[in-house]
Amino acid sequence: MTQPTMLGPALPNIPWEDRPASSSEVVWRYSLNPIIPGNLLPNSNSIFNSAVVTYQGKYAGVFRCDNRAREMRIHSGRSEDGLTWQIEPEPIPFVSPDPEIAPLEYCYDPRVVWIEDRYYVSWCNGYHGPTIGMGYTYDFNTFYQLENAFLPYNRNGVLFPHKINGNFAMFSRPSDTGHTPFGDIFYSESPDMNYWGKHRFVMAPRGGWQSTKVGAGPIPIETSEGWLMFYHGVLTSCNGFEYSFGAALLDLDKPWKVMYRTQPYLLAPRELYERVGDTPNVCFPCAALTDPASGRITIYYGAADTVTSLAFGMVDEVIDFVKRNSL
Ligand code: BMA
Repeated sequence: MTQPTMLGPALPNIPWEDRPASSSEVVWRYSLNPIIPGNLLPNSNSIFNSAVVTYQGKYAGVFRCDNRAREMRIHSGRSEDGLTWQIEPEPIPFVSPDPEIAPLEYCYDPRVVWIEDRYYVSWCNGYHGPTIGMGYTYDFNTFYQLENAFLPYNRNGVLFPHKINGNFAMFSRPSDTGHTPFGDIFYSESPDMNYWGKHRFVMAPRGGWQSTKVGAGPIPIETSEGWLMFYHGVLTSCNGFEYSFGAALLDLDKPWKVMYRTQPYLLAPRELYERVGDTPNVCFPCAALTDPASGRITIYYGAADTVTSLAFGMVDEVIDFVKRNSL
């Protein structure tokens, strides 16, 4: 059998640490987690659920920084190595096309992706309730706002890295105004990043760690076996929600068709920094870097709504695990 491969450019300097000899985990944690403390900025309470990409041979990203008034904001940041980050002390001042949508009541859980000629940013945007905010940048200095993709209430807008069937494509998770006790992943297409339609159901909660709601995580990864989507799942315990993550393989041409999906999680709250924080028991992935040449995948996830952490996996092992342990 040929080994599964990822598409895209090689990334020889991907942040990486080999699996410890004592571990047999398919996805393992960085030994120096967390990589970003909540108080990195003079005014930050917590920095988590954030998105990173390669930028000019180095790294850049958009970070969820909740400030000490506990306002949810997104900031840009840069890094030489993907591990040590310089994050702008002020939130991104988006250039807006329309004063009606310019006030950003709150912004959280950003994702970033390079598509064709620029980096697009999506986030959960406060506009009469949570919806999917959109924008783009060429240089991580100037950011332009686009129209919100959907009506409220929606969260976890995650773009695909290229057009599908001639259209831009995005996952989202329709929700409510609060701490939504339900949630399915849907897929939508747009000819212009402005008007979204052709909505398709992707997946619903299915028991155990993913019994309450599910939401797409990092930008989906194109592989020879289909789209590899890491996604978070939520379980409702006596003490509230617990966020873990698993993965699914989706059809390349019809990404709303789920071929395989993990029954066990890949990573769930276990370490102190995942179990203790502003929201205990949360592992929430929002970005992944990939090196197709070596098969390495590096996942950035928020821990306990307080700090940012890293986990690692090999594409062939992750895909094998998803297939062997599918619902
Ligand atoms: C979700 C979002 C995430 C957060 C999670 C756990 O609804 O608000 O930003 O990590 O809850 O609190």
